[in-house]
Amino acid sequence: MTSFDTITPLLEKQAIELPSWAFGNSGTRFKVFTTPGTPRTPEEKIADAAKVHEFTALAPKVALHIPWDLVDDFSALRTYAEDHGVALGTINSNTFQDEDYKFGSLTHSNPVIRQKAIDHHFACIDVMHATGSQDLKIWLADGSNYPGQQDIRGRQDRLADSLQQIYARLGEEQRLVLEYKFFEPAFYHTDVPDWGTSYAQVAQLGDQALVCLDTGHHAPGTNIEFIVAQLLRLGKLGSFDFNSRFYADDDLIVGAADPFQLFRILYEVVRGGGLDDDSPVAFMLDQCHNVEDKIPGQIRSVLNVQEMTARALLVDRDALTTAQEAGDVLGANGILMDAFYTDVRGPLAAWRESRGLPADPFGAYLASGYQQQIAEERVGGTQASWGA
Ligand code: PSV
Ligand code: MN
Ligand code: MN
Repeated sequence: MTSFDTITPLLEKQAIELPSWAFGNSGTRFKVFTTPGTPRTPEEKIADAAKVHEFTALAPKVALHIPWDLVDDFSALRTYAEDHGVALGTINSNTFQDEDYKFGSLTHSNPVIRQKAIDHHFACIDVMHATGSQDLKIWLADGSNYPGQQDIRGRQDRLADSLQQIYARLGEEQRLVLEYKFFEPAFYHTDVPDWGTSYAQVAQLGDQALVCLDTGHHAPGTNIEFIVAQLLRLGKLGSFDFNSRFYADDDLIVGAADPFQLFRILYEVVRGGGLDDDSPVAFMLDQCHNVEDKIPGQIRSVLNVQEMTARALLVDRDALTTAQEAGDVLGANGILMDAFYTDVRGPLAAWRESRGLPADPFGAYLASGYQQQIAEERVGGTQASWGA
């Protein structure tokens, strides 16, 4: 097996973007529970995200959602983030909470509504110029509930045209990433339901358009690592939204539901060059913390990704290739499983300490008093929630 020392240079470069909305209250359609100290403003969400980075050195960027994180001065927000030791990352558009989008946004048959959705993305690109963000992430709730309700082919054509107009607005260093999801909120058809549709749409646009793979957006049993391998092969994997699921789009802590799946995905990332310096792959979390504290939830999440990345890097790839080519079925499987079953927690803790980080970032955060401090300070005002 590859030794731990040889993998630390790669681990050191690992960067996982945090979603601002993970720090707000969220819930199900039944109830949104609040937590003491929940941020009331985009600034407070950024301050909390910065804590995750302070204790882990794993999360140097914060993704924003527009209009949830709308502020008057995005350049000032950028400076605020930098003063807290983080940068602003992906800008997520939102065309799913406005009455006008009841029957679609970028796919809508009404040109006025479609233009409104396109203009929203233009506004997001303006924000990106102020924040220094690289990626515009588009996830669409567009779809229909009943066969015959919509012209599913016409909607693809309109989507292509809308995306083309948005793409043409991007700056040279900016990218568009198109996220797919197989269902919800639409239950019969979704306009961007799978990686193939996302790929077909972004391939038409050009090099600055790529696919975003949200790990929670597949049917049960889907071989996600195969999709990762394929998109990396095609040079079209732009970003990950990490989370985990037991049933549908659960948005639970990444690696909580199925650590082995996370390992398999990260192995294909490693194998496909997704951790290389010139890799186009951005790593992000897309999670909600409905009942647990948010900052510890995010700390646990980035540590889970780090742990599974370490295990994936430990795979003896030369030995694996030899076993694969020799037709050694169980030998090859054993080599992969050896790395997966390696407990890297001790070496990771020692390595963190050698870099001046807490050996146990989760425990160190809990002992820091920050959670109590924000609970006392943040009284009054309206707590942020998923959607505001
Ligand atoms: C909705 O499913 C969703 O979770 C998508 O995954 C987006 O990335 C996220 O919301 C934020 O818009
Ligand atoms: Mn997502
Ligand atoms: Mn989702």
